[in-house]
Amino acid sequence: MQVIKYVFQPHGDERGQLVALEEFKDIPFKIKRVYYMYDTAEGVIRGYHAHKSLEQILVCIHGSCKIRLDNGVEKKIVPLEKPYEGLYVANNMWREMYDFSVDAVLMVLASEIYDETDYIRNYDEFLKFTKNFSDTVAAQGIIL
Ligand code: T46
Repeated sequence: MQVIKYVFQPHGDERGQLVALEEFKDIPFKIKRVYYMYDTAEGVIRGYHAHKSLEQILVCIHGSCKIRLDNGVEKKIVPLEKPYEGLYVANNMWREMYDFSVDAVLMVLASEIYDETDYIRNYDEFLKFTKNFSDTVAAQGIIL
């Protein structure tokens, strides 16, 4: 399983750093939604689901956290600890976010608006669903 991590261009000068993200330039899809999580309690694991069609880029813009990705065949853990790095999470990919530092802010750029019917929240259902796509998932992969 390959994992795609984007390294964005920081525009730094003596005042500090600035990262700009534009759809179809820095982000490979139209950005329809942005959300972020912060104040995550110690020991909490979020996620535990996959999406049927949603694609996302996860950026830990402050602090750090870890993402566990699972395509139904393989699992990979990706640490996010740099505000200029983005993790691409394809559809049909089970995700868990954990090990949040107390100051972590995890921002997510999403290809679709919020739609609860796009979620697969049961792992066995995910395995059944993704079995039909396993060739595609393995082929599309992620590069790390
Ligand atoms: C994902 C991971 C990385 C909304 O009302 N609108 C939204 O756009 C989102 C994302 C959530 N919500 C509500 C639904 C729940 O009542 O916020 C609450 C927490 O959402 P959820 O339990 O789904 O959060 P996570 O951290 O488990 O998952 C989220 C995203 O939902 C999911 O798409 O891939 O972050």
